[in-house]
Amino acid sequence: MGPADWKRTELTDMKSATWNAQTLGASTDSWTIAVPDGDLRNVDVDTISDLLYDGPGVVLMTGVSVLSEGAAAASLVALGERVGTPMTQTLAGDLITRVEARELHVPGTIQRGHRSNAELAFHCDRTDLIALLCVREAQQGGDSLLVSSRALFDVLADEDPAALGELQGSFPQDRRDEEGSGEAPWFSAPIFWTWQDRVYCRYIRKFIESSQRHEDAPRLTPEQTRALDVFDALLQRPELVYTMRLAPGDLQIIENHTVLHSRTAFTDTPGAGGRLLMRLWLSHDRSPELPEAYRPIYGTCAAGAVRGAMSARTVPAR
Ligand SMILES: O=C(O)CCC(=O)C(=O)O
Ligand SMILES: [Fe+2]
Repeated sequence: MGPADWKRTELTDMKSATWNAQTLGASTDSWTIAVPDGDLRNVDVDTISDLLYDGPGVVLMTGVSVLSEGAAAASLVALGERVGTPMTQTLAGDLITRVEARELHVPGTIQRGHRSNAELAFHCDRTDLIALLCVREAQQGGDSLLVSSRALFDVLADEDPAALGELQGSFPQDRRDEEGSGEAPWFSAPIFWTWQDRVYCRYIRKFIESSQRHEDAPRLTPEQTRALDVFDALLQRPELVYTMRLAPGDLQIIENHTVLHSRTAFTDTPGAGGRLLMRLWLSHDRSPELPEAYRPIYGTCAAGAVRGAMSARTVPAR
């Protein structure tokens, strides 16, 4: 089997993540690649980059061999090295993070979401591309939700331009005690921005709210809080949110500046291996320029830079 056997058809009207749930759902074939022989070495990486940067901003590969966790992790990193630059996700330099329920979820406490079985609200990671390879699925739940930032922007422009204007302004964001010495524990940056006629978005509401624990951070205004509520209400609209369940052997790659993602809560089968995704973060030379305001967490905002993850401060690239 070769590239010609892929399920992918031509992209039509999904340029630059302009899709909503219906258009993405109606043309699943156009962003799904059946991986020949389950071997990621058979995947053409230019097709993946085109889908991520000129298409819907999301690509799904199916049938990836995950029989051996070690081999699956190695083949994921190897694909990442062909697509872009794998980035370290921990101070220890790990390239792969296991997303699984390792800790009991304690409501109201600060926990890393990827270690629990709790629902994750819509958010962005700290990287250019996110690759999630499903090794095992949950007994119940654990759906993946996707939304296009362009679709959110367009609906807001239509329905609530005042809220959109607020969201293009500066919001204080918590650095969650990850700042270097001498750096501020918060920074201010916009939620929406445009670059070369495209719309980009970075949103993690809980970090905006927890910025308020720092006395010198600007207070959120009533207009800003209203705009955040309007934005969150859009993230509940079924016509905007595409929902899917990753099955074992499914590999999803998301362009993190144009597509927001979330996950529903899940239950694992008692006694069996629980839901497990392997997460890889990548930089890519086609990534967009980011607002300078994001330098504290991305390290560099230039288009196509190697950045994000834990690279900004401490960990040298491999
Ligand atoms: O569990 C999932 O489906 C997604 C997890 C996630 O968003 C993350 O690890 O950043
Ligand atoms: Fe995430």
